[in-house]
Amino acid sequence: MYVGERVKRKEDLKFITGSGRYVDDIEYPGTLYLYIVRSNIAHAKIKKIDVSDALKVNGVIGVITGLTIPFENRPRNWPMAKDEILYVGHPIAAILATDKYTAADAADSVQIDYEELPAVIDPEKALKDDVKAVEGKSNIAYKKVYNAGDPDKALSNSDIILEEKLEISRVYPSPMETRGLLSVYQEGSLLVYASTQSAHYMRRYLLSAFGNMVRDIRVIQADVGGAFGAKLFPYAEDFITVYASLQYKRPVKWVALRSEDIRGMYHGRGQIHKVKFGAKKDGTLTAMIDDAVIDLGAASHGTYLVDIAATMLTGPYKVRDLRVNAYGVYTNKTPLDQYRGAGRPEAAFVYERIMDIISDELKLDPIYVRKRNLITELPYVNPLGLKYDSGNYLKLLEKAEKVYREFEERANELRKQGRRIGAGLSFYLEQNNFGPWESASVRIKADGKVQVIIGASPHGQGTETGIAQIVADELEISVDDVEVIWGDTAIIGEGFGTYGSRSLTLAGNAALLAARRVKEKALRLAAQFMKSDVQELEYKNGEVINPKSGRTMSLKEIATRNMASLGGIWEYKEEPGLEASGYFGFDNLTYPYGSHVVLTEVDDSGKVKILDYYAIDDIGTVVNPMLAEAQVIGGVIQGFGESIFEEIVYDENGNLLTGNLFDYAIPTAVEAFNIKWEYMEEGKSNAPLPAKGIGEGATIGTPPALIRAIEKAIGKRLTRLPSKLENLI
Ligand code: MCN
Repeated sequence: MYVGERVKRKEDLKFITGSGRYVDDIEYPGTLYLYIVRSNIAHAKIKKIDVSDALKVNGVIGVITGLTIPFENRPRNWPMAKDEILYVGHPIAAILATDKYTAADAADSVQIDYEELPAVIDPEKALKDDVKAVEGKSNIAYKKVYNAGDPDKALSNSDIILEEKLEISRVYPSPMETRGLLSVYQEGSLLVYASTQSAHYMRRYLLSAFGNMVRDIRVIQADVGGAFGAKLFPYAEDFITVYASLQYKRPVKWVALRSEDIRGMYHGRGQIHKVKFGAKKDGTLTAMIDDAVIDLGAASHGTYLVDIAATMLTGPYKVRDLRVNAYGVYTNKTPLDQYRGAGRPEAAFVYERIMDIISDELKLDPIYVRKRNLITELPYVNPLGLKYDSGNYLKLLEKAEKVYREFEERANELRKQGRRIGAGLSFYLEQNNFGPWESASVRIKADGKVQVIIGASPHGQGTETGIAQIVADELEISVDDVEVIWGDTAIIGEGFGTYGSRSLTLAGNAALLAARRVKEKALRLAAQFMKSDVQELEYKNGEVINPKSGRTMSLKEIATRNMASLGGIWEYKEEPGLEASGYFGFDNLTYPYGSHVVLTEVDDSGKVKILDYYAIDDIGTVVNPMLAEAQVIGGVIQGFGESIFEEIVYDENGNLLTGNLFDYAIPTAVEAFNIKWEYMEEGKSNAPLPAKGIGEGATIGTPPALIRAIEKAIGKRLTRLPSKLENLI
């Protein structure tokens, strides 16, 4: 059995030998290079764009301005600013040249005559709607009220009523590889190489924009150097690059510089929760009333993130009286969208801060308060109708509690030396396997090797290995004989991609179903070849066996026999070919859960040092503990960055103050620390392979645990992510 084993990653050889091929590594003769001229002011009316000097630059082939391809969910529905600039980084023109340096240099020759307008930066001020982020439009792009029970009454019946403003700042998803696209014009069709999380999704939206200009668009996902949710949805530059290749009938490449990526890649998080909550003396949370604001920037596609946060706001706790007034506001900033965790980290920061604040105010133990409120019977329908599926929250919390008590003791000891030490714990609920379904095909080739083609588009997670383990187990063959293919719309019927911690469970179960069908087919074919009755045959260890005669035929022999008689006839009743497809989707999202425990020291300069870190998750069946653990480690380090120093900062005029990786800090190997991870397998999903996702969990569990440990270390309440060094002195 491979499922449950720490099988080494099949995908690594390519990368550690330097043979990965990212968009920028793919070369086509005659390629034009595209450079985007971007706004360096936040809000203005464009009076005139003069590109005549840029066109005179030797090597410049053309300049595109005012592109009005429809682009949804924008206050001005185009990929380029035509009449109004809405944020620093807003694309205004695109220069095409025979090399990328010429294209970038020519950008200086584009003259933009504009009239500056006041910028709206603070989302709370945006809510007042006095100054407009977009001329002629209300700043309030979205409003939804969620209500359950009677929160006002429940609040007034509480022993204490508390109020806190909790802020989760904007972050840049910081993949190692910036975004990029190569669009190759091929006589009426396009071949597009993209750094994307979903080749199929990219094809769908490019076709919807350019379908009347091309016969077809084939999208191939190149190797991707990290995405973290930010390479799923369409971007202005994708449209501009494809449009340019159609106009000039040449290959066109665009790859973002780091400073462009920080301005252009959708930012994540950016939520403020002003929450009022009540509790009984025994620590029972009675009600929550939350005014939630999401800082959408200059587009409205990110509104669903405040919906996720709102519907998950009660987390793993029993409180039933709740109201969330959710607002999405336009600001003159880069548009906002999903970043690893997408709405769940924001919710967890709120409900876990609430648990700790109640424990402080009532002088109760924080674990005791969590236990008082924890859901103990599953399935459970939360006040806003989400159905938490399975697990044993209390058992997991008790396991984490043991570690917490030990960390607490160590903190007490170390504090005696005058050091600023704190221990913190978070308990979190994840929501994943966002659907609707995923596809897979399994084929046995003539040489007996197994090819699995999946609709998911992994980009670093190690899914190739996990899915190979599932198929190898089902077919009872070596994992080395299974190859997994993805990310090409020409060879995969339909699929969705990799997001929402879904790939292993959805594509894995689709592959499992397909492999089962292949096995059934192998039995039927073998029955013909062996002149047996199919009922007499059994499948075992990658072979079809006739227990009566003792005859066997391996999968390879069946596949080879299938192909044996070139030019002959097909004398058998069964169709040849050992291949099948499978599709899998859930009728309810899955809800894994976990706990993080941290012991930290804050020195006199405000620097945070992690002394010990422990995480535990329940995601049902863990297919490969090494891969899952790697996800947790990466997520913890990202969560650490977000908790301590990562923050996109604009000044009051909308100038981006963190526009490069000198000013925008992300954790490196130097700041990384050891993490101990354990897992439980009680919260199984109802899939044939009862797994749930792990790709985002750690970004949800880390910030509340870490912030708690820091506040215990410094003795001051913290209500904001990141905590920032200067606040911890
Ligand atoms: N796994 C497992 N057992 C399970 C579930 C998962 O062994 N029960 C393993 C899988 O085999 C896979 C990994 O854990 O290797 C993650 O699987 P899964 O939870 O299904 O998540 P996805 O593959 O769908 O990945 C998406 C998730 C998301 S939403 C973001 S954002 C994110 C993340 O993964 N972005 C990443 N992790 C990332 N890791 C890398 N290296 N790069 C990114 O951009």
